[in-house]
Amino acid sequence: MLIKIPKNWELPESKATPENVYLNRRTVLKGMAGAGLIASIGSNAAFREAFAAGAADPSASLYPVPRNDLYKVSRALTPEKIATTYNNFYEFGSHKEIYVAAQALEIRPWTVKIDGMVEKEMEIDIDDLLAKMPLEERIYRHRCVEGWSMVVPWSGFPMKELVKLAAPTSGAKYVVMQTFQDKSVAPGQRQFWYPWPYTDGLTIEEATNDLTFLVTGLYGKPLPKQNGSPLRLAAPWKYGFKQVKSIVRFSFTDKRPETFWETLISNEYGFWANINPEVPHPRWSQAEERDIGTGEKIPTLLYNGYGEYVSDMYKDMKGERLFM
Ligand SMILES: Nc1nc2c(c(=O)[nH]1)N[C@H]1C(S)=C(S)[C@@H](COP(=O)(O)O)O[C@H]1N2
Ligand SMILES: [Mo]
Repeated sequence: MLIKIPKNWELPESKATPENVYLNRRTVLKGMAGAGLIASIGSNAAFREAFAAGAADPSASLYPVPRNDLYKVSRALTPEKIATTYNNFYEFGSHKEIYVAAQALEIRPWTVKIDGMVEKEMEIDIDDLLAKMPLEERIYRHRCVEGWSMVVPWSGFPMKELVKLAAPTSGAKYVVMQTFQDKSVAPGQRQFWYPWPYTDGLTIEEATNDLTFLVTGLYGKPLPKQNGSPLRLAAPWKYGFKQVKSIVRFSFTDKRPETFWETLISNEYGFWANINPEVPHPRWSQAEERDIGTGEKIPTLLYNGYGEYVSDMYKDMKGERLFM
């Protein structure tokens, strides 16, 4: 197959160039193999199909969970249908319409491994974990490094509860989160030039910050597969690529991890990835963002508006690339 624009993998921003959008659309259309499917993309039929699986989720009876009103956003909520059909999940393709393909992911049984610098390594079944954790709903902003954003009600639990359960040893400084790996369900993982499995990490201080949330639900229901079921991160002061989806492993370590995106393109995507409108991406400005619900362009805020919670963690870090 002739690939006219080989740098597709360098562009998590599918809107970075019109050519790239064109390439992605063409690839999607080819993969669809028939006008029937093409016509149904974004239609109610495809949407219902994508959600039939969600209805069967064994955790469905846990939702909705009580809302924690400490975490509110003045912008309007993004419509559910948009937040669940416009996604980034490279395991299922490097375009936004992965929500049908993602239904191939089997989310039960699902085991989460906790290992590395912890008192006792463990494996825990997702439903046992859900039963142990204090579930609540929080409305958070989400800002992708590509320049789009949304506001959604996540359900989940504070990550510090998981850190408590893990009991890291005193030398542990970072926690690395890893996505599932299975080429038979995730066609993107057959693309060998990506450093699979997807990983990213936080310092222990970041992981135990009040804002840091492990997400298990969305809009008062179990988390859809395309949004990273059954467990994904929401650290809303950092760009979207830090928000690891479909996590199978938390590893505690004393070494700063090399993450998926840093390994691919280290001069564009770093470890910290804190949101800052004044620090442009090497190929585009970060001053504004497009709300995927309203289509409006709005100014991006330092730390995505969460500075009061997080800026202290960075005040003595000189010489770090905190904002990419
Ligand atoms: N495993 C995995 N996690 C991932 C990604 C991915 O490609 N694979 N994309 C990230 C990016 S770039 C963004 S913006 C968010 C998108 O989350 P959403 O689809 O729920 O909006 O997921 C993040 N988590
Ligand atoms: Mo992103």
